[in-house]
Amino acid sequence: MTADASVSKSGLGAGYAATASEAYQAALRVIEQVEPRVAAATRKELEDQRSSLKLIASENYASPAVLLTMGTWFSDKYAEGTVGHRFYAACQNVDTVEALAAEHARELFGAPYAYAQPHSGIDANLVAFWAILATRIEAPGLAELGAKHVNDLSEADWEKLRSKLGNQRLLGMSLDTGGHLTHGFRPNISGKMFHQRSYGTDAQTGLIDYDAVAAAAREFKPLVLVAGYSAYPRRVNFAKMREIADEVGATLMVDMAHFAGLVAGKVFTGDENPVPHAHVTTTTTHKSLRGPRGGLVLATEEYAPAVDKGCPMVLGGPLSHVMAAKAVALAEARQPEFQTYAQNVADNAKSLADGFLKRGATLVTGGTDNHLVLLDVQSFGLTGRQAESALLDAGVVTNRNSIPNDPNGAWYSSGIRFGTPALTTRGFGADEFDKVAELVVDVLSNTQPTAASNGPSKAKYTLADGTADRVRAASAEMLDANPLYPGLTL
Ligand code: DSN
Repeated sequence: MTADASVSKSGLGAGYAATASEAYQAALRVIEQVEPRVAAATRKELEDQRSSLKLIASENYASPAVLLTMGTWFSDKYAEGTVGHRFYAACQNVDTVEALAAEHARELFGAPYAYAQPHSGIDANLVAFWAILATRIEAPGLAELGAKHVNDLSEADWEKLRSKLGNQRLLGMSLDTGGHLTHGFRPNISGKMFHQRSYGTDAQTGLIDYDAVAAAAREFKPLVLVAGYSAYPRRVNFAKMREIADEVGATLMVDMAHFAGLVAGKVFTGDENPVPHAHVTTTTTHKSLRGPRGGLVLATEEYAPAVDKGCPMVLGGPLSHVMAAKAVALAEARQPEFQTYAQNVADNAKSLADGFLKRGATLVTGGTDNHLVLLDVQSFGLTGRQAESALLDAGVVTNRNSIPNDPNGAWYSSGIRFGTPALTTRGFGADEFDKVAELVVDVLSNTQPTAASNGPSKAKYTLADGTADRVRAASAEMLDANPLYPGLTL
C-alpha cells in the first residue's frame, strides 16, 4: 500500500486510480455477460453517490483497495471456528487474512484481543453479549454443578442454567437520547434476552448525567452496562462509565460503531477512548472507520476466550472476503493520514453545527463534539420524515431520527441526523460544511407541511419551486471540486 491509498484532499486511492479503473471496467464487463441489470445498477449507484451530498452519519466511502478485496474467491470458503481451529479443511489462507485483520485491530486500538468475524454491528453486539453471559453466568454455573461442558449437564440442570442465562439485566442508553436498538430494546433480540432499563440525558443540557447513570446502576444492578450511541452528538467519559460498572459489579461493554474512526484516528483519547476502559468493545467497520461492511469485537484477556467462540455460538460462517477487506482497511487506518482524516471529521462536524446555529436552527445538546449533528426540525414546522424527504428531493441524503421525548415517535420523528465522515473522505472542509448548513436551511425553510399533518400526512410536504434546482446546483460545485474516487472511470 502506498501513502496515496490513504485519505488525502484529493480523495481515496488516487495513487492507483488508473489500475482500479481497469479492474472495475473488466469486472463490469464480466457482470454484464450474466445479468446486465446488476451491472447497470452498480454503475448507477456510483453515479448517484458521486452526485449527492452523503450526510448519513453511519456511512462513508471505502477505498477501492477495500472494495476490490471483497470481490474474490475468499467468498467461496467455509471457515467456521477460529484461526488455527476450524471445522473445515483447507483454511490456511483464511487464517492468514483473519489473523491479519485481528493483528491490525489490536495494534490500531491497543486492545489485548480482537475478533474480526462479526458480519455486522448487531452480530458484534450479540457475540459480546454471549461472551459476557458465557464468562459471567455459564462458566461459574457449570463449575458449581461440577461440569466442564454444557453437554455434560442433565436436562433439568441445563434448564436451570438456561433460565439463569436468560434472566440477566442490562442498562443502556435510551433510544430517544441516542442509544441503539441492539442495546436491549424489545424489538431487537437483545431486548428479548435481557431485562433492560435505560439511562437518558439531562433534560436541560441534553448531556449524559453520570450521577444519574450511577444512581440507575445502583438501583438496577445490571450484569452489563452498555455505553455507546448512534445519535448522541457528544463524547462520552468512559473512565466514569467504568467506575460505575465496577461499583455495581457490571461488565462495561462499549459499542463504538459510530465513532471507531475517531478512536482509531486518536481524536478520542484518554477517558474518551473506550478501549482501555471497557471489558468488551464492539464496532462496525464501515462507518467512521471507513472499511468494509462488517463488525469487530475487542476484549480483555478475561473475555477473549468466549468472544473467540462467536462462530458457531452466534455467527454463521465467517465472510472471509470481508475479513480480508477489514485487514486492508485497518492497515489504511494505521497510516498517519487517517489521523488527519479523523480530526477533519470532528472539525467539520463543528463547522456544520456552527453553520446551523448561526442560521437560527436548533440542535440537540446545542452542538457537537464528535462526527454527528442532530437537528431538531420542529422549528421549521416539519416532522423528521418530511424534512428527510424534502432534503432528498434536493440531493441531500440524510436520515430522520428521534430526538429526546420526540412527540412524533420513531417513525416520523422530529430530527435529522447529519454526519461528516463521508463528505470529509471526499475532501470537504470547514467552508464546504458551512455551505452545507446553508443549503439544508434553505431546503427546510422552503418546505411546508401539508395542512393537518397527522397520521400518514406527517410524511407529506411541498417544496417551493426552484429550491431543489438551486440547492443541487450549489452542491454540484462542491461535489465537482471534491470528486469521489478521482480518476476512477467506469
Ligand atoms: N444503522 C446504523 C446507524 O445508522 O446508526 C446503526 O445501526
